[in-house]
Amino acid sequence: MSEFFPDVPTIAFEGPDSRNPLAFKYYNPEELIEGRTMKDWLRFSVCYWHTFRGTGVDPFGAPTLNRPWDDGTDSVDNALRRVDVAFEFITKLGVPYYCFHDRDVAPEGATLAESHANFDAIAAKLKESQQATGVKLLWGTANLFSNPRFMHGAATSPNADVFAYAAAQVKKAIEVTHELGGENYVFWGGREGYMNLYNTNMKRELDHLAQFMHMANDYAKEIGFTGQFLFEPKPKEPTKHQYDFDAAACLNFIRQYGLLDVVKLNIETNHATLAGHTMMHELEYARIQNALGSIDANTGDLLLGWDTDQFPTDIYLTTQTMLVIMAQDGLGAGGTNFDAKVRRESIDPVDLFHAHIGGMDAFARGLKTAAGIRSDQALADVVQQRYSSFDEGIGKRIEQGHAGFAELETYMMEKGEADANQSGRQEMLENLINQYI
Ligand code: XLS
Ligand code: NI
Ligand code: NI
Repeated sequence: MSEFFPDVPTIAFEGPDSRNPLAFKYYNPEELIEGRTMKDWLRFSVCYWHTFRGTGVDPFGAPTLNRPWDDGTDSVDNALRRVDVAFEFITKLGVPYYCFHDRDVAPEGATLAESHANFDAIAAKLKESQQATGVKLLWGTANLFSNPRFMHGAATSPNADVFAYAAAQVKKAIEVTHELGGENYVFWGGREGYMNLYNTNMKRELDHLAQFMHMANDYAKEIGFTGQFLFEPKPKEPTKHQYDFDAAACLNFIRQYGLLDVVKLNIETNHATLAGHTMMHELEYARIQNALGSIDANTGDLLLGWDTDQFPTDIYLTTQTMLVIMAQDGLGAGGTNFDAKVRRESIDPVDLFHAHIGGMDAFARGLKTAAGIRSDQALADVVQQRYSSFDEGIGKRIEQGHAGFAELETYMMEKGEADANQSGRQEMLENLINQYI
């Protein structure tokens, strides 16, 4: 299996002293962290769209990336060859999972029937390749945003036929995800949002989106697909406002429409920052509501205002991410999907390896750093102490729901003034994190 990346060996763990750029310095899949292997904590996934369909095209310029295996056509043959490329890449990298949109793996046909047939043909090869390599499908999804029919949205389009088309496409994508043993199914609202409220009935659009997700859930049950449904927040781009703005907006939607038992969130770093949040904020907000399902690991450029989808290399970011994930004992059926692309100047196939190796090592370091902080209870003790006034006395009565306004007034009248505040110790804690890093 060395057809497409002949100069790249299987990537091995060589440790932090290695100077081999094609080796892991920190990601050691079988190393145990809190009794679980790194591989199981991180559950890495390679995304098909950026990695095997990215061309380097941007709004200002043509494709730049050298992909010698790609003949530039949207044929089934080309798509079949790409499957071999993908599985050679994923296997050499030692990543256990991959993810795709229907249209990443198979070309869209002239009719829906033709698109379904193309998808089936590629899915058969994906299945064989999964069986031959042991690589598994983390999640499938449908591309409901590239084709011009989706210009006004898919499930939120004002055109009922477009809603129906999207439903047909998602039905098929769930079937294929099921057939390939996919562990999750993702909804990212490509164009589910609006450009302008003058022409938008927001209530009807949101109602339709909820109906769509209920239909997806009904159908999944019908065919016995038990994978986790995931909703992926993103505030803007391509629309001015996406309905799945951030974790809070998604959870409000999910709760409002009775989808809490059905859907969790797939949190992406660059989407968090576009919403004006940190990744840690989004993760924590989802976690405390039992809705953190999976992550799209990437990073944005804080000086650019769009979804640059860069590979994550910042150890603070990965440490914060892993602190939250470890606080909920892992991602369950979810994983760490590199929804990230190499820069259009990184033109060689080998750059795909450098990018993923860097991301995997950054996450391995984040995992180890977070485990260190946890084992010393470094943050936990401080947080515990900070709220200790609620562990007894009046605080305990408040938390237990025993005290009301009248009792609290009497209490404060007698006491006269609140107890003195304690320092937040932010700088000390920032120093402490640096010590573990
Ligand atoms: C785009 C999204 C997309 C989803 C899958 O910004 O991140 O790639 O992850 O549709
Ligand atoms: Ni994503
Ligand atoms: Ni993104």
